[in-house]
Amino acid sequence: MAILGCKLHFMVVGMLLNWRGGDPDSTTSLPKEKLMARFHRSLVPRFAVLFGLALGAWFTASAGAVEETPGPLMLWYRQPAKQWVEALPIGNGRLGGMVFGGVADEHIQLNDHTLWAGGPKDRCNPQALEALPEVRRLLFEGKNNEAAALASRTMMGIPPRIESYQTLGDLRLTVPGAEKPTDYRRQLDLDTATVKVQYRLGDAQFTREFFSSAVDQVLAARLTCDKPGQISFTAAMDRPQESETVAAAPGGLVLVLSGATNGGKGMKFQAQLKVIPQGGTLSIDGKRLVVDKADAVTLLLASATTYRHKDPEAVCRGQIEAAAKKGFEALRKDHLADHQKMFRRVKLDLGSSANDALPTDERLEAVKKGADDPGLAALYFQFGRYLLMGSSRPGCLPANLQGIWSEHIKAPWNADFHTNINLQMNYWPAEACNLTECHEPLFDLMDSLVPSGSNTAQKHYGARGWVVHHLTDAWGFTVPADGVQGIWPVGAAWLCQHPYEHYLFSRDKEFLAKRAYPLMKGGARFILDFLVEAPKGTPVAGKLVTAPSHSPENAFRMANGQTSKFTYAATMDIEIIHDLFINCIEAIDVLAADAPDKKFDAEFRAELVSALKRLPPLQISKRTGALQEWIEDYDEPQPQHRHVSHMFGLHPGRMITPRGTPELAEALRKTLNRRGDAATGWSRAWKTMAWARLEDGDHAYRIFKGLLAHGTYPNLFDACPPFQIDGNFGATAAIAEMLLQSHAGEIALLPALPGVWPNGQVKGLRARGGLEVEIAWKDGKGASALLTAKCDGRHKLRPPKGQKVAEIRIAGQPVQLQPNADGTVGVALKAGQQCAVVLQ
Ligand code: FUC
Repeated sequence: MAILGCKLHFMVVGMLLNWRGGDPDSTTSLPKEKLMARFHRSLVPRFAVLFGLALGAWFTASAGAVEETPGPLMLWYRQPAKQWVEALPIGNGRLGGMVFGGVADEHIQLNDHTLWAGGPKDRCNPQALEALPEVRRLLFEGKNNEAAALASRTMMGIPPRIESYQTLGDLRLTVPGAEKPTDYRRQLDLDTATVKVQYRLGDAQFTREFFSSAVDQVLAARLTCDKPGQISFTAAMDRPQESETVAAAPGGLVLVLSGATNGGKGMKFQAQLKVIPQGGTLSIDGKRLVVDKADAVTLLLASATTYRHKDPEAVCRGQIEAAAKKGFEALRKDHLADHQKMFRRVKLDLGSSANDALPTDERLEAVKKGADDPGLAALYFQFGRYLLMGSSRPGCLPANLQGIWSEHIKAPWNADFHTNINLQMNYWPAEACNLTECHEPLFDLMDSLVPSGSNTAQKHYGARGWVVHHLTDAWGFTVPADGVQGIWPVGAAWLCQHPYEHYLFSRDKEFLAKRAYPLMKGGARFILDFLVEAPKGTPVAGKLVTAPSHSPENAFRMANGQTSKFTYAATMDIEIIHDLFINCIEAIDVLAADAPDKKFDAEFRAELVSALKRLPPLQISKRTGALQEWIEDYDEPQPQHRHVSHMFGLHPGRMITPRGTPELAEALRKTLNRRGDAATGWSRAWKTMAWARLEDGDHAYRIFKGLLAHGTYPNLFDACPPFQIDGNFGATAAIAEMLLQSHAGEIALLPALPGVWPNGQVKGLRARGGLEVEIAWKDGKGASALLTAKCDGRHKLRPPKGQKVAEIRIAGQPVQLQPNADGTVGVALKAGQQCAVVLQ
């Protein structure tokens, strides 16, 4: 007990030192006395220290005692999953599993990130280019529905649809005599990325552990019992179609599921399962493996497809053999180290409540009845980070509409990459929530879309550069799909924001030069060629407009009483293009500054500047005072439509800010109020984000609470409905945005802290400009912050509303405050320096 107490004391002090000192490397090299002296010189007021002690103990406890207490990083349940949206996800970016946790009938539904039906094909419509001028003429003359009819005949992809991402299959373990377990518990520990199932049968205590290893590329499971000879089960694998399973393979008793998509003509896939018992026996029964009376069992599962590999069988066999040789303990050790290296970068405490002790599904039920549960909000945030790590690791395909977790052969919306909000939303947390490497699969996908997107740009629009419409798949689909609403040629332009954001957060100029800028330039090149001058007689005659255009999926009513979705220059287009052009101009300036002759792409820059000046202005409706969604002030048949596309300028764009463009911000506030708070999961997440950017923390929280109550399944998956992972990622990013913002040329601390989270701290969020940020707050007010610079830079710090920056220390030394007229304080930091801020 004494030893434990002492250990806890040191851990708490360690946490505090890390908390104040930020960079653990810079503190561990100092002797303990110096560290303590540094701690006592802290500028943080005494209350914050006491508060920190309590939280330090909390963080420490959370790391130590995962099994006995629920812990702040644990999803847990008192019963097995009955439906898929109760099962718990594991994933390594590539190989996913949904663990149901049934005692007599364990079920793990499996996915491989590349398992897509369909294939590559040129789907351009040869009539599109010829029809374009006529479609435009009809649109400009207000004959929107005639234009839509013509476009639907001539401009759609051939065929105008994609095929689905698919399940890999199911692994089922049937356990004889296990019908009446007691003391059941099922949990997902986010800190170890491990699902654990525990139960008793009689006086024997059983444990199952499952994880998907990014290091060793296998899904590993371990079944143990505290009594010998108690583990017996049969293992089977199946899939709803196009596969067969055999229970023996050369070189061992392995279960092999293999098949091919597209009725056997498409991509080949394979999953292999190796069962390694300790004690007992292993045998084959038809298509199943049978374990009898083992002491413990390790299961290793690998998968591969011909999307990436010539010989899936050899890949699976190699991975399984290597993993078997390594052994479960070593697999687990490396999995933990790899996972925690990324996952532990961010810590978040939003406060606690009595509901912390409840199982996750019961906590959600309590929120439905009105409870506020700050611990659940923090858990949801960390779950979002966990999901991004599990579905988007370097080298993998990006997270699709269901991440990598999909039980279907024909998934909702094909579990595709929807580019009119959903795919982008998946990546909102990547930079701010300190998982920057998880962003990479999106850049790889973009690179892979350039050839097909250039072909479509040329054949459909006679344009240079590259285009993506409102969805894509694993096969380079870039043409319009799903009806006329799919003619939305600004998908690539929006995607181009992502590599630039990666640069803004990292200041990695090599990335900017080699990867981001070429993508952005191609995206902008297309837009420059696609824009046309609005003719005389239209409200914005002489301006450069997009035509055809949509405000994604929303309809308007014209003066003649007809409704349509098809238009020109929808507000969102203007905002996306503005964002892309400004980003390109900034990028050119950065790259020019580093060029020997200070010149870089000057002509292209001039083209962008001149086009920017000719874009139509954003307009505020005279009828409603809200931001106009279309070029004309049309009536809205569905004022509460789920898409709020014209909000792009507020987020993810930065064209509209409360201080920079107060009228537009006010108009958007009206837009959002008219739309209302309720919507699909991802829409709630976007609106939470919007209110965070409007610096209204309470409203942001209200919508997030609605998402928990009405848009979240028992396993915390977002419900569009059905399950769609974008809401998880969007809300995770929105929580970060409530605590820290960095888009408006300043680092805003606690810009939208809701009243329900009066005390807390966050560590490891990232801000644009190459900073990592910690913030502590108490009684609804910011107490202190610590900025760690990853590169040289000048920053402006904005304190929370009604507060001021009282003191700043850089590298431990007090510095003269440099207040700016706009209420911010200037600070210049060199790479590696830390800046401690006291707020008052
Ligand atoms: C857009 C949304 C739907 C759904 C789909 C995947 O079409 O309007 O709600 O999220 O994407």
